[in-house]
Amino acid sequence: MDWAYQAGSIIRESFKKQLTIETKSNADDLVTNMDKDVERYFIDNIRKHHPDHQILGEEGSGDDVNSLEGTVWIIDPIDGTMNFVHQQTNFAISIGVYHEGVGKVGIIYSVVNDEMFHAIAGSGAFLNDYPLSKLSEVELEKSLIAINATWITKNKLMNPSKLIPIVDGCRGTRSYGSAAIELAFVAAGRLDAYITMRLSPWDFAAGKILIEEVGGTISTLDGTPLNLLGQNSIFAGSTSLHHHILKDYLHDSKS
Ligand code: 2AM
Ligand code: CA
Ligand code: CA
Ligand code: CA
Repeated sequence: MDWAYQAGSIIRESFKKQLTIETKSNADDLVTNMDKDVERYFIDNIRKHHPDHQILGEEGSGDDVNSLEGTVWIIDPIDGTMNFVHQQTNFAISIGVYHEGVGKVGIIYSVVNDEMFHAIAGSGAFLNDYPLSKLSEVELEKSLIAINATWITKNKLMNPSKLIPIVDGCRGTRSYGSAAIELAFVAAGRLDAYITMRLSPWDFAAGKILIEEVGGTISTLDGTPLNLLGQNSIFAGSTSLHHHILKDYLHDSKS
């Protein structure tokens, strides 16, 4: 958390300077010099203190991780780069630490709001100094669900017809543009569920630990466990709501 606070002040300082913005897989997939600098900052610190740990980072300065043996740090230096570039808010640093494939420490630091969501597996989850409660049961009609509007329009990854009844049935939808913040909000009870079609391990590694620590459930949209070494669809939420939506809305009606 000290490193995340330190990286947070480096990012805030950068608002005064000119950013270098490049694109990656497509014109909407952005990366800046700060994404790379912050990743390197964490990697340098981790290597110094834990030379035997593996590091999986979005911007590629970490290791070529292809197994979860030993201790693995999964890092997204800036989650919500588009928000960072366009809004200078609503982005987060996300760090998940796994040991032999089991989540141990999850940190999501929403930099501009100065909100530190953190959990040590088995010892509780916190927002700054405040303990987060176990997630309570909620019915779909009373739920607030995070989903990006693009998934409700025609898209390459999923037929939206399965999602429309969920959007119709819930109390309201939200979209924050940072998967880590959306997962942290589910853990904090600010959202009841989060649905998205494709995330990488660094987008959800910390959020998974936080959500499971407060008794929530996170899986793919098919209900299968997440693969921490590849891309996944993501469905996170309060456990009873997750089960209800999976059973009545997402599962193939024939099965
Ligand atoms: P990023 O900002 O770290 O890239 C935006 O809706 C959310 O989806 C962000 O959390 C963003 O993470 C993530 N995301 C995952 N893959 C992406 C991609 N190819 N392009 C843009 N955002 C992506
Ligand atoms: Ca990115
Ligand atoms: Ca991300
Ligand atoms: Ca990122």
